[in-house]
Amino acid sequence: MLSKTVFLAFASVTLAVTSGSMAAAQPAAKAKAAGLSPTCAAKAPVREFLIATGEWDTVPKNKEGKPAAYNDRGHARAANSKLERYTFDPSMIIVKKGDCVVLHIHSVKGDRHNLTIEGTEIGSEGAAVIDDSFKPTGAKAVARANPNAYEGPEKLKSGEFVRGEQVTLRFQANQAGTYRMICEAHTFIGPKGELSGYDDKGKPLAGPMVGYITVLP
Ligand SMILES: [Cu+2]
Repeated sequence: MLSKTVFLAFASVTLAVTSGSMAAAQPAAKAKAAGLSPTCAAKAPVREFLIATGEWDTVPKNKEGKPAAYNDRGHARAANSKLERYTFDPSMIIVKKGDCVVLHIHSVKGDRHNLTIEGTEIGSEGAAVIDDSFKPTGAKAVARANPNAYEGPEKLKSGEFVRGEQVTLRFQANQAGTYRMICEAHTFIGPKGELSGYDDKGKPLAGPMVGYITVLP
């Protein structure tokens, strides 16, 4: 996907030397090999982080303290409607090139989340799921019966994990830059990599839900 290459420093170089329908595939393949790799070198310093999924909401009020109609990124919202955002908390982590990074993503709020680190092969798809008492469940974060009764028995999508679950991602930071970690359950990614909290039909996704990993040189 072209959008996966947008934040990588060498995207402009690869775009300059490729053209036509191959342009999207070739930079993506290079990007996946270069930025973050799923294998850590044995002596790489380990940096471990716990990231919680949060859900912030409010009902906007006017000066008199009464519920007010408001405008949310170009969409008119009626008075008394809830303004809501899903977040990764912390939403910015900073590591050094060469670090072995371990992210524990714990779902505190929100029925379902997934996680993809843009331009890389790192994400929650296939990651092992750990339950609320921090024990591995033996399940992978792929399509499976949804244990969250609130949502009914439908299957989760690939890579999704639910409230009370945790997934752990491990990767080595090979290349300096800033990488976006995106929950695609709550984010629509446009053709130029722009993130929106509404899908292409205008349906609210309560996002964009995005965090940043900065790798210092
Ligand atoms: Cu999410």
